[in-house]
Amino acid sequence: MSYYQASGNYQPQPGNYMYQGGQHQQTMYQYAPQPQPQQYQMYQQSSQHYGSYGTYYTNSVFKINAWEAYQLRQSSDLEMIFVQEMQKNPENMMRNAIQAEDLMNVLNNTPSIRSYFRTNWSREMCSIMIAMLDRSQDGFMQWNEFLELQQCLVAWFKVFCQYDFDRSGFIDSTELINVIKQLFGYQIQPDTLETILKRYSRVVPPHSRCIIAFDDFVAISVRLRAYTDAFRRRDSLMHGGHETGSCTLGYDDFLRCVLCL
Ligand SMILES: [Ca+2]
Repeated sequence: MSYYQASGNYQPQPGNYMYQGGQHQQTMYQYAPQPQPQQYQMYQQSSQHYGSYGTYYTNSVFKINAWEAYQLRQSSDLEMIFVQEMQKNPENMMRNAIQAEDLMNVLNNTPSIRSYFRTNWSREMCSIMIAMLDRSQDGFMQWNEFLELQQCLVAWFKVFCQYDFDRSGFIDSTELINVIKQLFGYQIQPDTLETILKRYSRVVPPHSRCIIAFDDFVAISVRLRAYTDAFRRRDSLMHGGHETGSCTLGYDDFLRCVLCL
């Protein structure tokens, strides 16, 4: 299961499709030109319980042109990178989508993308990123999901670089907390932030600096968004469309939430 259960009866089907306005439409190998916020954003409105992270996506992520950041000549060049990777595997062709290894190959071995992030992406990170945006809930990454991921990555990298003053590939923990709370707008308590830092940072000299690498920054960004959306949806479902900041989770439901990311 995915965190991004689209509203309506959106079931994965073989063949070519794109998701548009709540309806599932068959198309002839047609790419959605650019993700539109209203197609994807379930939680654009800020909430007294969950903060205003949806606003960040609307204002920043959806305005990014990833192909420009990668210095490709035109937007279709990014599509070609996706299609060429997809064509290597007939199983992918049947679904118009790629898998974690393919995403890893694209991110690590496409020179323009590699030189932009200068990051070596693991298969695990690629699986997490596919799960975050798997709106078709098929475990594969379609072009529209791929495009949105590229926009997220570029947006997050721009933020990361703002704080990575010496271009070391790391940012300080205090900056991470500022980004999570102020820029992204999550409403998270200090104890929770402490837990995040323990899990994702490393301590280095001098003066026991606590720093975070870009791929860990992406892992935090992905999980915060996906888990918050998942919890929020359950809260809302349980309370008749009204958010309370709490909800009851069954054991299996909890496992499905955490194990798919
Ligand atoms: Ca998918």
